[in-house]
Amino acid sequence: MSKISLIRGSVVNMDVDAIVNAANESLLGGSGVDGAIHQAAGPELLNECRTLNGCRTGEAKITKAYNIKNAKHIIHTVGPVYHGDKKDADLLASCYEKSLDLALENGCKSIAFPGISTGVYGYPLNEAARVSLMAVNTWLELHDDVEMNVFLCCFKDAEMDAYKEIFD
Ligand code: AR6
Repeated sequence: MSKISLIRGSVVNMDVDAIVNAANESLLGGSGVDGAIHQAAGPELLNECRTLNGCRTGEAKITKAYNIKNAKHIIHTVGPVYHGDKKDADLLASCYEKSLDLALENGCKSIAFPGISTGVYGYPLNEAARVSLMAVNTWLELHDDVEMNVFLCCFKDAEMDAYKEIFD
C-alpha cells in the first residue's frame, strides 16, 4: 500500500500532503532548503514558526504551507550536525520517524523529504542515505495498516548516487 520513491529535484515542487524542511533549532529560517522553503511559502510561514518556540534536534513540528500550493503542510525537523558518532545516526533516524508520525497524525498520505543534515550540517551522503532509508522502511513496516507514500528528494546528483549505491 505504501511506497518509497527516489526523486531528483526539490521538495518545494513536490505535489504532496507534506514537505519536510531541514531546519535549525530556532525554526526561524536559514540557508539551503530552509531558505528555499521560506522564500516560496512567504512571510506568513515565519510568523507561524515564531509561535512554535523552536524545535530540538531529532524532533519535528508542523505548520501550514502558505504560498506553497502544491503541499498542505510543512514539517520542520532539525537534523544533527555531523560529528561521526553513533548519536548522529539515532538523531537522524529520529527526524524521519518523528516527521512521519506528525504526517500520520495530520492525515497526510504523502510526504517528501530532503536529505536532512546532508548539506550545511555535513552528514556524509552515503551514511545519511542508509540511515534515512532504514528509518523510513522501519516506520512503514511498523505502520503497515496506513497509506503513506514517501518521496526521498535528491536535490543534487550526488545524493541520488548515494541512494542508488545501496541498491547496487
Ligand atoms: N532547494 C531544495 N533543496 C535544497 C536546496 C534548495 N534550494 N538547497 C539545499 N537543498 P541543507 P542541513 C537540499 O543544507 O544539512 C540551514 O541553514 C540539499 O541538497 O538545506 O540539514 C538550516 O536553517 C540536501 O538534500 O540542510 C540549518 O541551519 C538538503 O536540502 C542548516 O541549514 C539539506 O541540506 C541545516 O542543514
